[in-house]
Amino acid sequence: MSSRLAQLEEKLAQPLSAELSSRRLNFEEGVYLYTEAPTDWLKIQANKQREMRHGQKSFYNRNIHFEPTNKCVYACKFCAFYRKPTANEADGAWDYSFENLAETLSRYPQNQLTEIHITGGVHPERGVEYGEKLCRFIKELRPHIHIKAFTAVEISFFARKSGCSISEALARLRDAGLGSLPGGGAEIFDPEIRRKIAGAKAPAHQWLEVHECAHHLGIASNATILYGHIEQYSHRVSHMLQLRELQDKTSGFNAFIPLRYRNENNALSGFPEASPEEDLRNYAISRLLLDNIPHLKAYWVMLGLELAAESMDYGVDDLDGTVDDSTKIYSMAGGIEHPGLNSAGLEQLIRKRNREPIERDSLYQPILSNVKLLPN
Ligand code: V47
Ligand code: SF4
Repeated sequence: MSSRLAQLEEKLAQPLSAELSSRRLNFEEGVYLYTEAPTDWLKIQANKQREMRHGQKSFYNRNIHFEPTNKCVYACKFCAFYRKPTANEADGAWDYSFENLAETLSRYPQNQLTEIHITGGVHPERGVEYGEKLCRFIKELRPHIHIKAFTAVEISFFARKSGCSISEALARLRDAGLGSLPGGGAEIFDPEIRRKIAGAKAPAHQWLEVHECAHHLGIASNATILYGHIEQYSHRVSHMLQLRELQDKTSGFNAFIPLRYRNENNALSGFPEASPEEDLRNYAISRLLLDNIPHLKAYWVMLGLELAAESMDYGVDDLDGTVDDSTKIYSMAGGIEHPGLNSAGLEQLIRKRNREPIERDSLYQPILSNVKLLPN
């Protein structure tokens, strides 16, 4: 055994694998794993935790993204996507109409998609009424599609704009057809770092409040972290522990999605990106710290296919979905230019890693192959 590993074991007081399955890691231990744990060791431990939960299964779904507008009242420093609300097409701004959305959906036969993921800029003129209309419009066209829409930042703006409580905003959206919340907008919870990279946008306690209210209303959600910019390991650990605490209360989070900061075309562009090894270590530590969130997702559009495949050995059990070239958030910041894979492509990627591909719905129920109506 290497002396580093022996030290780590000493620090955590017991043989580690037993320790990890019998009690949760605390803040100091989380930071210690980031600074001291050998990558191979993290890989083994995280893989064990993944296997205990999911056996050989790896999940994916059939989805598209829709980004209604990139006009935004905020100006997060890491964001390559936003434009000022006064910007026009020549400045790279867009603001899609419901007809544009209908046209997008019409490219997909009924039942080809199980989910539409909607996030975008925070438009100054839009409140809950807009969200309700959008959800109703989609449900009319595609009654069976699951709408995973609006980050906590968008929801808290909707509520303010419409002069209602967060709980009321969420209940109205749910009644209009909203199925779950995506994990975006979490960025990093530490107040000082958050203020530096995301300015005035919803502080951490508001992000957490939106998700807590959603869970109480029976709306499941995801959680993200934006890492690899100006934060320190301690900030990542504290972010995850705040999520773990909320999950202890509500059990409403389905998946945790670490998002590596991509550094093109934004106000932080001088910063180098995290290395692939750092990404893998981060997945493994997330799996170990977040013992109460069932799924760990590698968003392949952000990571690239090769690394997303490798992440399945570091605690990841979910690769998100087919996406079908429908998002610009990452391509504008340095991610894959035209992200799209059909389900056969995702299944092949998963099988190559000796895992069993499971097509899931948005709430992680398997979709049985005999009810898959179309081949995509
Ligand atoms: O909140 C923006 C991130 C998020 C950059 O819930 C960036 O299933 C890296 O939340 N580099 C929105 N990240 C996307 C999101 C998401 C994605 C996939 C699946 C799910 C889910 C949620 O994108 C933002 C922000 O953290 N982001 N710019 C950037 N330059
Ligand atoms: Fe606006 Fe979201 Fe970009 Fe921040 S990350 S500027 S809130 S679109």
